[in-house]
Order: sequence, then C-alpha cells, then structure tokens
Amino acid sequence: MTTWRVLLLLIGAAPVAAVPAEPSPGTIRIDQLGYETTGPKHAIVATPDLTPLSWTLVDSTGEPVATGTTRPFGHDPASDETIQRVDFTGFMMTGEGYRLTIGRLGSQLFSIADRPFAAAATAAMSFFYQQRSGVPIEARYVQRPDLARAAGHAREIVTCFHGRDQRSVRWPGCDYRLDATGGWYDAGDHGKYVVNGGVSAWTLLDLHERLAALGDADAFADGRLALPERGNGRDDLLDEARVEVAFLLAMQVPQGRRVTVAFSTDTGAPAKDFRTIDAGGLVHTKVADEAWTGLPMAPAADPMRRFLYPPSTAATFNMVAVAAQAARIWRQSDPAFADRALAAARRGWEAAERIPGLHASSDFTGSGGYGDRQIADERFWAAAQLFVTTGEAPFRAVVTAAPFLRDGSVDLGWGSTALAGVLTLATVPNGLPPDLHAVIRDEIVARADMLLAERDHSGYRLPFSGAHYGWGSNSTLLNRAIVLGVAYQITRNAAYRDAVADVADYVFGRNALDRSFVTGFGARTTHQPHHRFWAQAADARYPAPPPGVLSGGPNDSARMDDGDPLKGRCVGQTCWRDDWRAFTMNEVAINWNAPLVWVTAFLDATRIRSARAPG
Ligand code: 9MR
Repeated sequence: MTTWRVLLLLIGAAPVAAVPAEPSPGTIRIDQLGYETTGPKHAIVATPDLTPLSWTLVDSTGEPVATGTTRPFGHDPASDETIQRVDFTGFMMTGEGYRLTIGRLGSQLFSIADRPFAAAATAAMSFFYQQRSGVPIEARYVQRPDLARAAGHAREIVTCFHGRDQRSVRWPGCDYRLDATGGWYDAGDHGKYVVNGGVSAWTLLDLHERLAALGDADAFADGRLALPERGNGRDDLLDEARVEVAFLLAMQVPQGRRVTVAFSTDTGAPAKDFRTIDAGGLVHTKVADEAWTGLPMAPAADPMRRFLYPPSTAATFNMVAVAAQAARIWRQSDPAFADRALAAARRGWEAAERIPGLHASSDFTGSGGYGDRQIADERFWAAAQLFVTTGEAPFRAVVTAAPFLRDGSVDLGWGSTALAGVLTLATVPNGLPPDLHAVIRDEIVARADMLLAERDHSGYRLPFSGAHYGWGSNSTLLNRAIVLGVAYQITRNAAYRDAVADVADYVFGRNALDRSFVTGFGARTTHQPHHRFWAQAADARYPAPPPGVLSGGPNDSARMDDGDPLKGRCVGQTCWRDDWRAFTMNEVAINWNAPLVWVTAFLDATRIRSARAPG
C-alpha cells in the first residue's frame, strides 16, 4: 500500500473540478433514496439526551401529515452518538419532498414511492458494464456522454510475470501466453483479479438464481439494461455476469503447461521454495500492471506492461465455483457454453486437489494482494457448486464433511466464501437428503435471527452491532443483508425483509454522516470515489462517476493511520471522507457493487404488489 501512497503524492497538479453544492449534514437521518409506500420507515435521530421528542412529517408544501414521539435507544458505540428512533411506517402516502422535523431541526428531503429501489438496481448494474475491460464503453449505453471511453487493454495477451518482485526475489516467468482480454476491472485500479472476480460473479448469478422464486424472473429480462447485448434474447443480468465468467475461464492454465511457482509466500518473508510444476488446470490469480499507475488514468492510456501473476489454489477454486454455477445456469440457453464451463470447473477441481497449498504472493507491486491462506472455505464453495450442478458423490462428500453447513458465520467476502456454498445449497434444488436440506435451511434462518438480534443492539438498526468498521464495510453490511434476504426467501417472514431494508436505508443515507454512499442517489451523496477514470475531482478533464456506484464506506483503520486527517478523530461509522485520495474508504469495487445490486433488486422483487397488478 505504501506504493499507492507515493503515487498519490506525485499527482495533483491537474485542474480540479469544484465539488457540487449540497445541503449541510443534519442530525435526523433518513434513507435519502426514499421509502417504499408500504414498507418500513425508520429514521434515526442523534440527540443530546434521551428525553422523548415530538416529531412531525411535513409534505412538500410544508403541511404536517403525521406526528409522533421518538423512542430513546441509548448510546451507540459505532457512531459515538446518543440515539433516538422514529418509526413512521404507518404513513403510506406516495409523494416527493417530505421532510421529518423535530422542533427546528429537519431531515434531508425524501420521497415515498412504490418502487424506490428499482432505479438504484439498474444503475448499480451499469457499474459493471462501465468496468468492462477490452471493449469500448459506448455513449449510448451510459448515463452521460462523458462516461464513454475507448476500450482499455483491448488485446490482453499476456505472459507470466518475470523479473524481481518488491522484495527483489526473481520470478522466472512461463513459456506461454493467455488471451485474458475482457472481464471487469476490479475497482479504482485496472487489475483484473480471479479472487474477487469469483465472489462478485457468484453474487450476480446467485441473484439470478433467486429472482424467479422471489416472483420477479423478468427483473433483468433482455432489454431491461443498457448493454451492447440488448436484443440478443437473453437475460441482461446474465449477459453482464458472463463477461466475468468468460474472463475466469480464460485465466486457466492450459493442460500440460509447466510453471515455476513459489510454495512459500508468507506475507512476512520473501517468496521461496520455488518449484516447477505441472500447472495445467490451475488458474492464474490476476492480470495486472507491473507497477501502480497514477490517478487519473483512462484504461486505454495505461502505459504499464501487464502480466499474468502466478496461479494459486484459491484462484482456482474461485473459477471452479463460478464455472460450475454457470454450467447449470446456461445449461438450457447455451449448452455449448455450459459444457465448456463445466469441463473447466472439473479440470480446475482436479488441479486444485492435486496442488492444495499454492498461495498467492502479495509481493508484486502494481496491484492488490487478495492473499488468503485459509482456503478450506473456497474448496467447500467450489464443491458445493459442483455438487448442485452435477449431483456427483465425491463433491457431496466434500460438502457434507466440511464444518461450514453449521458453523453459524454470517459474513461473506472475497476471502470468506463458505456462505456462497451454503446459500446455494439451501435454495437451489440439489440432491442432498431432505433432512440435511432442512438442517441447512434452519441454519440460515438461525443466522438471520442472530443478525436480527444484532440489529436490536445497533443504534442505526444494522445487522451488525460492533463498533469496528473495516475496509469495504458497506459490503460487509450488504452481504449480511443477503443472508437476511435468503432467510426471507425460505420463511416469507417479513421481519427478515425489513432488516434488508434497514441495510439499504443505511447505505443510502441513514447513517452518522447523513451521507448516501451511492453516487447519484440522495440529497447528500458521494461525489469523488477513488477511481482512475471517474476522476473529475482530481482532474476536470475526466468524468464524474456515474450514478449507482457504491463507496467502500467507513474504515476505521484511519484512526491509526499517520497520513490520514481523520487520525484520532473518528470512530467506526464516522471514519470516512468523500475524497478521491481516500482509497481505503472511498474506493469502489466489483465485490461491493454486486451485493448492492443483489439487495436493491431483492427489495424491488419482493415489494408488495397492489391487488390490481397482474401476477
Ligand atoms: O477489498 C480489499 C480489502 O478487503 C483489503 O483489506 C484491501 C487491502 O489488501 O484490499 C482491498 O481490495 C483492493 C484490491 O486489493 C485492489 N483493487 C482495489 C480493491 C478495493 O480497495
């Protein structure tokens, strides 16, 4: 990370655009995206004490339309605030320009609408199109003409990194090249990573696998998204996800190829124990620049050499899991693609089982590490996807022998993927015996109940009662919302859906900073994420971000960081700045926008439909 910092210091002479004017922060926090007409409506008020207060909801003409009294909560360690709560769920009149008031204090303006989340889900999907590598981003598919750009890394035909890493260890390279053109850029950088691409693609594909059960199979039917594939007769969510599935497949080492890899890649010591192995079937960890580029930087202007970085067991399991999932999803609509994906998954599985302890090195500069030494969860995830797709006994044996079906964990992320197996096993038809199937479903409901209990102890009604907010904290919350959403799918108990809405409310502004973390949605939104192309805040010649992009969110490691202006001045939920340099708090990433899509599309799919509406 030090290298990033150096680069960020070197830039800064370019013309800088003014940040748009916005209202000042207030102490009555609401979902700035708006509330559903028939959905839960909660606001949070930071107060000096716990005396109950009278609140009034006023409409756009200033008329009071509802009144009530706040409910004291107490001190909230995550924000270091004293909190009271407002519940105006009973108010169900659609409209714009509402404001919640307490005495002279007022919230930001908000709306009440039947489908507030629909537009956010569409915009959050557009993020993936605009992160595509290898193709031009065309003006007709994006929200503003200035978001169009030339194809980045249009012919990504790459060989293995050769040369010295940042600890001066020499890596020999390999004797082949792969065509790794395409896929999504990971984040604000131009790396394309298999670890992280995997969980991101799984999340979108998982949403697809649930939409029919949630009553909205056509949510992303052909033509719903603005994509070059529009009109091809296929689901647009699948068209977008396939971009990444294809990339994951392309990163697989061809049969019989030998590669020199390091088996000892401890983060604390130089890579050692180099051996030349038959690497056929393994998957390269990433393709990325050999050194960090500065910001701004259009992908097409990237001057760096790019390489494949060594294969790893974790990357291989990521590809296997998603390719196996893809094989069942495309089985009917594109059997040839399904066959290709399943064959790749099987080859990957065999290779990862043959070479179980090959870990990624974090010693290459120019890209993120995504190093993960605990890969039993990746193996379980891959086996679960293979089992659901094929029903074969060896995969079942791995799934049932692993501890993950019952381990109670509630977090899903790029380095902890067990839940991505559990959630699939619970709801996608498969050959587990009915009693075990029931155990898995009960287990998910039990995890969701734990999250509800956490919410009751969280000032901001979050399914997370801790005070420590880590890198990408918004995605941690959204991934917990996915567990709640699946519990709703299993039980149809509205309490779980309400808790999903609570997370959306937080992300769209009901938080201690009175800030929507999604660009373009909210009265006080995020304007300058850390991104090499959407870099207008750093250089006026570059575009501002499109709407629908999620900031990583509060990251309290800033408390300790000498270089950070927030050092010593923030707690958990307040450790965030809308600053393009703040890459630990305000970057964007595919594994963060994917659960934003999941949650907003879930809420839209499960909306209460009016009695008159067909279906
Ligand atoms: O999301 C990743 C986070 O969990 C890690 O703590 C952090 C530091 O290793 O890296 C994050 O991922 C970044 C990746 O390494 C490179 N592309 C940008 C990602 C988001 O910041």
